[in-house]
Amino acid sequence: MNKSALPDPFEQARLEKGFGEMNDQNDPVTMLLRLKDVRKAAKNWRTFQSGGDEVGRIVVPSEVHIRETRQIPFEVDPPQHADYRSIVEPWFKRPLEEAYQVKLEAIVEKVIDEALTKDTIEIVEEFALVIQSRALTILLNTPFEEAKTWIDWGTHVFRSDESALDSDKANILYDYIDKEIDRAILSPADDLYSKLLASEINGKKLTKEEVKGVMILTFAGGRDTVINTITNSIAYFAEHPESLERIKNEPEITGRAIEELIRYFAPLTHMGRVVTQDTSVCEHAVKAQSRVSLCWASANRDAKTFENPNEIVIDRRLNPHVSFGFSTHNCLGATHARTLMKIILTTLVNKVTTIEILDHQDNIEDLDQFKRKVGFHELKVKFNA
Ligand code: EMZ
Repeated sequence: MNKSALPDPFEQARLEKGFGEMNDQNDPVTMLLRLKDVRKAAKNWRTFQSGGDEVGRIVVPSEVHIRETRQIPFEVDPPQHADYRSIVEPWFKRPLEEAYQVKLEAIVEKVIDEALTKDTIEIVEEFALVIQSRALTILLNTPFEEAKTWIDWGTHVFRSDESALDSDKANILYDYIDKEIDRAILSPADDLYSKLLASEINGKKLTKEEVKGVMILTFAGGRDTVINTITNSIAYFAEHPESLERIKNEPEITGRAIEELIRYFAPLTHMGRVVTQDTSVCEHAVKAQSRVSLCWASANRDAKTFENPNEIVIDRRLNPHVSFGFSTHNCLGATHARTLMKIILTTLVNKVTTIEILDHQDNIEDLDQFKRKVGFHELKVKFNA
């Protein structure tokens, strides 16, 4: 009954000293593990920077060797951050529109209906990746057929079976985006590329490189995160049919259930910052130009704020989790992710009674001294109507 559990590897370090240390490609990271410290550092963008000269360095594992394009708005600090954010924000709020949700519903229903006809379905590749990619065509407002190409890329745009940072694979994404930008320049459509190309900051059009930066973030940031959330949810409901039943009988708890699943799964373990001046975290000195990370996954299990942090309390009320980040750089795709989850849960409770796990292979993230389960490489299940 615990295949769906994601144990908290940070507890001891969080309680004893409040920080952890990891080596990442010889560029060490001091990980902030307590909710209070994570929030404080997230707000303090002057000392804990997202921008800086080295593109890709705030991501852990660092992407400096596989990426030259700055992801926007995520690798930009205030005040410029706000200019970019105000351009993309309305577009990324479209999931609140009825027409958007109707399209998402059709996508989710089709995949669940198909799953119900099969004796076994592998959730990561045949379910979560398919839903994520097809749903992304709605977010970008591009033709549905594009999803086929994205599904072929697999669960992560930078990670392959051979390497966690595969530059050949990354180049496939970059080339694809370059072509799409050129296409949108030649024949503008009602899609995100065209929208960005037409946008201006202080009377100046965004450059191709800036548009590419937003697009890389849109493809990379919402991919394995969404796939892990969907897959972990299926594993959880397989082991907790009573929760599925409850959401069916009390649909008003759906929103809380989603927040709680996302708190517990913390699909993005942490995000880095570059320290701009000598400072200290938890009485531990950190030097200018070194890296810290804001460990959302650990902060979400901080017992100072969350009662029974290692349990999924499906109708948890007080839930100030940081799975979508915190402060300036809160997740741009959060509205899309939450809407998608609401539709998946609602469709599941209407169509599926029980889910059986037939086979599984855990996906364990290697954070040097910490090993964290983030989801599954493979999860074979059977859906019962
Ligand atoms: C970056 C990151 C953003 C990074 C919100 O998360 O997600 C990671 O999966 C990517 O590798 O480049 O987009």
